[in-house]
Amino acid sequence: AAKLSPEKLLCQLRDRVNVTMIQGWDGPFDTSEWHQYLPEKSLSETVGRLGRCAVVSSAGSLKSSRLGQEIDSHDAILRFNGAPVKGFQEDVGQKTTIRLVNSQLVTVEKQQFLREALYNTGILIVWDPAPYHAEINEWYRKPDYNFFESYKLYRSTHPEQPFYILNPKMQWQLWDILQENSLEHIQPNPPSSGMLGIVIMMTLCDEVHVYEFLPSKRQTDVCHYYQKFHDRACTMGAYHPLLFEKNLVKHINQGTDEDIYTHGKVTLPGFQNVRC
Ligand code: NCC
Repeated sequence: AAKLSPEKLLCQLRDRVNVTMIQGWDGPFDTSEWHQYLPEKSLSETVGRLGRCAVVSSAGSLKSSRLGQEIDSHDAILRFNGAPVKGFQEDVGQKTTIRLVNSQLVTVEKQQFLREALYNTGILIVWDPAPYHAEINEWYRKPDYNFFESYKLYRSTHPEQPFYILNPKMQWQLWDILQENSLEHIQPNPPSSGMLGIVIMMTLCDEVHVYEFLPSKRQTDVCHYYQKFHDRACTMGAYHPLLFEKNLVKHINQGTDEDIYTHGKVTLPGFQNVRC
């Protein structure tokens, strides 16, 4: 398993990872009931063409980073799960364009998800781990977390807020590329929200800056910038193949090592700007 050059790897990501949202014509969603719930416009129609984008990981190393202004200078900003901005603007900025949430949050933390104002800003995207290369029908019958009822409830109470379901095909297309470019066997679990969010933004934006996915000099065992909880697995991975994701992102980084060390910052091209 020889590693591809950064250029070839970018081409593989561009050509083999199909970033789409579930739409009304996708198998089990092709019902009049689902048509009431799924957004009419595609994600790219909703966001338009984006220039400079930021992906903000939830890592504890964002604490005291004072990266807020720099992050807010982007045209669009993606955040994850329950990561707050209120009270943390200095370090993580205050704008949210897209929030990518996992199906566990939407299901297990349903009450908070339906109630907390933090979810009402920007565009929501939910994803759920699917069986390896499963068809949409199989996944629909057996999602990892059955978030569909919660999704419908949220859509009914916030009909104006765009809320998409990520097509689960993407996770394993991306996982295959991670595996092919690693020397070791990777656990057969889908990539983290962080890695999925990075690739989503590469499809929508001209340029993507990722903050504290590759840890800076502020690297810490504190899991999140917004909690006191300690666990090394948050940065290195346990369920998700985080270490392999981070190696891959390091390999395609177009910024400097200095940027990683001081800002935890990686620079990636949008797929429109990748020549194969
Ligand atoms: O922690 P989580 O991730 O919400 O973080 C979002 C993304 O930020 C990157 N990250 C986070 C912490 C850290 N120290 N280093 C990092 O690089 C990762 O890329 C991560 O994906 C998830 O991926 O969805 C995850 O979600 C949580 C949890 O479900 C949600 O926060 C909702 O409460 C998972 N934690 C648990 O299940 C306990 C986590 O494993 C993965």
